[in-house]
Amino acid sequence: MSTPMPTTTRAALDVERIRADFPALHQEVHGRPLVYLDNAATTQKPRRVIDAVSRFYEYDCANVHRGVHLLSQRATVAYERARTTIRKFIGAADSREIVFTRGTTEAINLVASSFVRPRLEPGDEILITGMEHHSNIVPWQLLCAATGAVLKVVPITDSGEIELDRYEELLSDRTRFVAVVQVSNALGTVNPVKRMIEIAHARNIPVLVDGAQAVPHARIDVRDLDCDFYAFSGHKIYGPTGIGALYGKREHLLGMIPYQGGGDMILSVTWEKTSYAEPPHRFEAGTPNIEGAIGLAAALDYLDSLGLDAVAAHESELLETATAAVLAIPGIRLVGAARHRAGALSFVMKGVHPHDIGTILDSEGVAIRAGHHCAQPVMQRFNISATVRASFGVYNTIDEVQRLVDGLHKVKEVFG
Ligand code: C6P
Repeated sequence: MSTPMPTTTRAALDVERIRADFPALHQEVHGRPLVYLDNAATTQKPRRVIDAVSRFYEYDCANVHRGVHLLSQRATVAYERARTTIRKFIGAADSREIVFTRGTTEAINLVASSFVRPRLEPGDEILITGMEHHSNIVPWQLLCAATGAVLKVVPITDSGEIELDRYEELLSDRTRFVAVVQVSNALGTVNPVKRMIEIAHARNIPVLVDGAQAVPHARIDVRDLDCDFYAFSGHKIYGPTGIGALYGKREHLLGMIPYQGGGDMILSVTWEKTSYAEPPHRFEAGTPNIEGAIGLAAALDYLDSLGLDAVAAHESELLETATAAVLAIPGIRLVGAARHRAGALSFVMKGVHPHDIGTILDSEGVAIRAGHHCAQPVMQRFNISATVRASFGVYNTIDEVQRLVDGLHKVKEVFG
């Protein structure tokens, strides 16, 4: 039997009204009303975002920073206004500290190429943690292969927390950079990034925070964190795919070499010499994802209008309720039981492959992710190949948690 669950959440959010804003939620899959619990992979989009993108195409569609005509001016204003919205949303001081990227992956690669690479000598070290997404592993491995630098990894405990003592020990006089995930996509662990940044800064080591799974669930203030760089993706925070942002301290961005060459990132070009635009445009070569930036700003405005504290309270109640209910099912084991978790619940069921669980849940209308979650070293750490991950968004309900639990009971029936 499943654990009795409350029928409503405590938080001051009108979730039914919020659900009405998301057209994709109101459909059936395999004859059952959709329960979308794959928000860590990507979120559904509210009408406001869809409308903002459509409006751009219907009325303002033009290239930015290039045209004297009205449509181009309107597109430029909307694109640069989106930058300001992002600045405010993450608490940055200056819009010139916000670089539009394709997402978290590109933001990290940009920092690796333009900030870290020129600072590396053979034998220098880059420190990451044992719970990074591949996006915060592979760019550093590529960099180490190209420069002779060494990648060091902070181990994690059995409950999926960072070993903070080992972190301090691993910071050496050869450490040139730290890159750390704020919320693990595979475990849901919330890392003490503010403390980690303080510790690194005491040794003059700059820090990048991968905020892909953090921004949707909590108010982020990059100035309070004092991080040097902060990366996130639009599509995980109710915005479009193919757009994200890199925050970088102005003094760092000013000293960085371009990431890619092309239009819009230059001041002047002759056969002999090119001089580059100031940041952030220096890092935005080519026609950008204009509608993506506009859609992302609409998403952030939408989330702000709901109140991030209420959103966070609602989601943590969903996570707590789901954790208790799923753990009450015999044979289920949590992967990652950190004291502070956000967004996602990862687990395995004895004798059943996560992909089979995913398939049965799908037939019940419940969308979760089963796999390694692009965090294979995390799976290796726990000696498993995959987990089932249910991840929550602002529009999820306790009834949907119940549908997940019912689906898991069905899995148990099928597999005996
Ligand atoms: N995680 C997941 O299902 P992109 O693909 O660039 O938008 O985000 C990459 C990324 C970086 N860091 C973390 C912590 C992430 O979770 C992700 C994306 C998705 O968990 C897709 S693999």
